[in-house]
Amino acid sequence: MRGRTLYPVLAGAAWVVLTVLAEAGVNGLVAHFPVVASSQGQLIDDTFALLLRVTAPVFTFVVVALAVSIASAGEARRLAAAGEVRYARDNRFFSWTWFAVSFILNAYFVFGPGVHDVNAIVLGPDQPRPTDLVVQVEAHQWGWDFIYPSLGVKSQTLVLPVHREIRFDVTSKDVIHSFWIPAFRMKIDAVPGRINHITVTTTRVISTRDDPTARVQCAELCGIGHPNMRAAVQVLPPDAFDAWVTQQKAQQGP
Ligand SMILES: [Cu+2]
Repeated sequence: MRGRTLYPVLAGAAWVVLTVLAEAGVNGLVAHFPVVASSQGQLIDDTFALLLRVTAPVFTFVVVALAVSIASAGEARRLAAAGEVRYARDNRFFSWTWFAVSFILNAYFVFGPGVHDVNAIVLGPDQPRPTDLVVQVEAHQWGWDFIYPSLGVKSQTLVLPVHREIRFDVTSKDVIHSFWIPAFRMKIDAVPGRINHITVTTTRVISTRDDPTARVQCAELCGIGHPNMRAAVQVLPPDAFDAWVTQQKAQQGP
């Protein structure tokens, strides 16, 4: 009898304590996310953090329920033997609370603003649209070429202006590769004979020299050179970017 009255209190207390610990863990994790340098990446990070925060109490609830089930197995057997077994599903308050909480959580994830915006990125138009700058990305075994059609420049380093919306037109000269810049949290396949589009808005000045996540990395196994299929990335203030373009033009000729 003592166990029967104590279990809900102990279980509730354990749930609260574990949830507080889990939320602290989530906060620690979020604080150590790698540097993010695009508005789309920030949205993805915020949504990921939100999902972690909301699912932490669900996870701890399941852990506590499992522990209670294991700990009360003996008592449940005794109740069953005495013909006094009671099921949670017969408890209307429990059933309706469970239904309401699940319904609200699911509705929030479908219609919640942050999650909804991420869907807009993922399901966004596959068609190219005007942006501040277009960069053609050509992947090959095992390297990258970046062509700036409006500027008449070609480079093996990806140099971009900050606070600009940039569209990448991505293709491959041989096998399937994947164009990935971890600091932008954006990735798209580079497929021969096809041009894939991805749009990124840069939000901070970064350089591969200062941060290893500021790099182009192939993310599709493409042969022996795949792990080293990288390119340096530099996001520059607009005037420094213009100076880089002028310098490249002088080097590459008309
Ligand atoms: Cu690869």
